[in-house]
Amino acid sequence: MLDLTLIIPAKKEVESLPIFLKEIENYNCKKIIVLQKEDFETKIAIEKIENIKVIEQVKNGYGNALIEGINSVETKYCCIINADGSMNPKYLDEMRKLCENKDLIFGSRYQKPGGGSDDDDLITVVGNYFFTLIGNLFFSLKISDILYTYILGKTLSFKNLKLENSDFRICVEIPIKAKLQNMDYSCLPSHERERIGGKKKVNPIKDGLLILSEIVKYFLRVKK
Ligand SMILES: Nc1nc2c(ncn2[C@@H]2O[C@H](COP(=O)(O)OP(=O)(O)OP(=O)(O)O)[C@@H](O)[C@H]2O)c(=O)[nH]1
Ligand SMILES: [Mg+2]
Repeated sequence: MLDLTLIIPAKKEVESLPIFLKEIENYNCKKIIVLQKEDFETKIAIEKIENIKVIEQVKNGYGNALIEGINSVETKYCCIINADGSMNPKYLDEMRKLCENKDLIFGSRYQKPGGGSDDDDLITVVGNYFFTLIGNLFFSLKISDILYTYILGKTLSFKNLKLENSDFRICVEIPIKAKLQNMDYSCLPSHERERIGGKKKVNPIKDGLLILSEIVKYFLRVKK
């Protein structure tokens, strides 16, 4: 997996990130951690870990962390994988192989057999189902999990998306733009684990509304 770079967005992940990095220490790929300049605690927690590259994001937000991460990748493939340990790295090998003939591979918690989540609560199950449904209805995405954002792809394909969202809206921007650009993608069932520790950064109401506005924005644009 020398041609793969993991892009690991991390915001105040002192409890999770060192444990997750330990888990993937023998994965033979590049690892870029994208964090905030002022996140000294996380930086200190990982300063002794070898074979990782840490970049400080210039602009704030989860979306900017991904955009800046993607822009610093130098390998043919890259994969967005969270710092909280919820995305199981055991799928990377298969995602990487599947991606040889594709632009992007989306990890899916809701595709059977194999998909599942130990991290969902009622709100996130309903939200994920709803957003996936309208994404499929509005854009015929044909994906089974629009919000997971455990995505491995060709770096060039990610760059061609010309991503713009600074926040969690980027989660839907990726699959919608991939579809609008006629990219070739598919899903792979993936079992989500609980986050290792620390607090979640997503606010289901605020971020849910932002994501909805993003889906509607593209829908209105396409209808014009
Ligand atoms: N660099 C960076 N990372 C971020 C930012 N916001 C969130 N993250 C990271 O993005 C990933 C996703 O955020 P989470 O809080 O796990 O969101 P979630 O998976 O919906 O919430 P849980 O289900 O509780 O894990 C985590 O690794 C966060 O640390 C940000 O502004 N900057
Ligand atoms: Mg998480």
